[in-house]
Parts: sequence; structure tokens; C-alpha cells
Amino acid sequence: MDDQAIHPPAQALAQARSVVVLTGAGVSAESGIPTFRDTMAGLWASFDPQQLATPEAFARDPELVTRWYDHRRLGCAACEPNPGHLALARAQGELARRGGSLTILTQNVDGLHTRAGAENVVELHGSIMTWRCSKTAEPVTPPPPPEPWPEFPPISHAGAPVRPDVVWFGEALPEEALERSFEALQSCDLLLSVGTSSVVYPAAGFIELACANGARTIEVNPQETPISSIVTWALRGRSAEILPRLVAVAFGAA
Ligand code: BV8
Repeated sequence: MDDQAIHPPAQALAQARSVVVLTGAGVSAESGIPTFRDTMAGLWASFDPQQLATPEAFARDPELVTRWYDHRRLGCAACEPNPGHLALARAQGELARRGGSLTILTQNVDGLHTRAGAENVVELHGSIMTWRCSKTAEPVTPPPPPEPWPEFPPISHAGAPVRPDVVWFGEALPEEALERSFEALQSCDLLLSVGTSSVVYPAAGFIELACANGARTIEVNPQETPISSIVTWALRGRSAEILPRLVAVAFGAA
């Protein structure tokens, strides 16, 4: 990515009043967290994540599903935010100092944006770090990493299997997350879509919403996606390399 290509979107970021950043698994890839499609390595290689990340799979085999999620929970806890997460947190502070705002709508369940110091983070697909009783929805605290659950599936006081607080395929996104998302998308003048394949709805539809409201749009992804043809600027590359450069050109060196 040459400097020429980075200046116009960086200018737009510096001048923006209300920014929305939609992030996907690609932002966490450089922290060592495999993207959703790549999660299935090693002992999980024979499973399809889209089949496992469903209420039906949990009902059918709660042991397998909770083992998979606890394996990922401990994997996420062992990773650190990368320069891409840190750049977004810095941009949020710089915009706030100028009376602007930056809202992060993340599809990731790893908690790394918050661990990078970002505020105003909306976890569209929930969190893998918190779990709840599948019957009463009472929170049930997992053992502190690197401790795994002692049994699979963990069983709540109500005698029901305990599940992670993530949104499975076929489940509705949390009401509050959707409300905060639509509110931010209505008023944003710039949307960045970073590290997402843009195929999972309703998040994949957010960019059209922002465009319809007149926002300019930036995509950061090494690959083409279904939205690459409609964004204002498509920046081909890795988020941990491009985001720090974009923020440095917009707001000066850190
Ligand atoms: C709902 C949590 C309704 C769990 C996840 C149309 C047809 C068929 C089905 C549907 C449809 N419209 C809606 C649906 C249903 C479905 C859906 O969208 N299906 C898709 C497959 C078509 N949607 C749902 O079920 C949603 N709920 O619609 O509910 C409803 C309403 C009322 C009442 C009841 C129901 C719920 C969707 C949430 C599912 N949960 N995660 C878990 O993590 O286990 S989604 C999961 O997959 C991830 O969160 C991620 O968002 C998504 C995709 O995974 P990945 O591909 O790995 O990640 P990502 O997309 O982010 O892609 C990685 C990208 O990074 C790539 O582009 C790659 O190039 C890039 N990259 C790689 N390295 C880097 C990089 N980029 C930058 N830098 C790098 N270094």
C-alpha cells in the first residue's frame, strides 16, 4: 500500500465527525486468533464452524460444543491486542479530543478491542469470555484462564448445561447491540469495514445502511469481499499494518 493511496482516506478520517468501525475476525488474526473459517485446525479440523456455532449443535452435543468454545476462550485469553486494535483505540481518543466520536461495532467475541483501551465497543455477536445457564440465563463465571472448565458441558445450579454468551447462527443479535448500531450508522459520516468477509448478516448489511445515509466508506482487507465494489476506498492489506499508518497520517505520529 503506497502512501499515495493512504492519504485520501486518512484525510477523511481526520475530518470526520462521527466514525463507525465494523470489525471482523481478520482484525484479530494478527493477534494469533484464527479467523472463524480457519478456527477449525487440529482436533477441530473435521468440523464445520457454521454447523457448530448453532443452538441445534449445542442441544445435540453440548459436550463437544462447550469443549470447542472453552478451547477458543483460553486461546483468546492467551492473545494480546495487536497494532490494529491499538490504532483504533488511538483514533477514538483523537476524534473525541476534536469533539467527534468513534464507535466500534465488532463481530469478534474475543474482547481484544476493550483490552486495547477502546471504549464504546458494541459486541454484535456477544462474548466468549462470559457464559450463562442455558435454562435460566443466569451468568455462570468460567474458571480464570488458563484454567479450563472442570467438566463438559459445565452444569449450572439449575441443572442445565452452561453456554457461552455468543450469538449463534439463527439467534437474534442482542437488542441493545442492534439499537446502538443503528443509532451510530444513522449519524456516521465515515464507516470503516475492517477484517470481515462481509457475508454474515445483519452486520454485513451495515455498510449499505451507512452508504444510504451518505457516509463515505473505507474497507481494509487483504482480499476482495462483496462490498469492495461499493466502498469509497478499498485498502488491500493487513489491518495491523494499514490501520496504524492510516491513523498516523490522519492524526500525526503516535
Ligand atoms: C440472525 C459468534 C435472525 C459465534 C458468529 C441469508 C441466507 C442464509 C442465512 C442468513 C441470511 N441472512 C441472515 C442469515 C442467517 C445468518 C447468516 O448471516 N448466515 C450467513 C452465513 C449467510 N445470520 C444469523 O444467523 C445471525 N442472526 O440473522 O438472526 C433472527 C432474528 C430474530 C429472531 C431469531 C433470529 C447471527 C449471526 C452471528 C453468528 N455468530 N460469531 C462464534 O464466534 O462462534 S458469526 C462468525 O462468523 C464470526 O463472528 C464472524 O463475524 C463470521 C464470519 O467469520 P470469518 O469469516 O472468520 O470472519 P470474518 O467474516 O470476519 O472474515 C475474516 C476476514 O478477515 C476475511 O475477509 C479475510 O480476508 C480477512 N482477513 C484475514 N486476515 C486479515 C484480514 N483482514 C485484515 N487483516 C488481516 N490480517
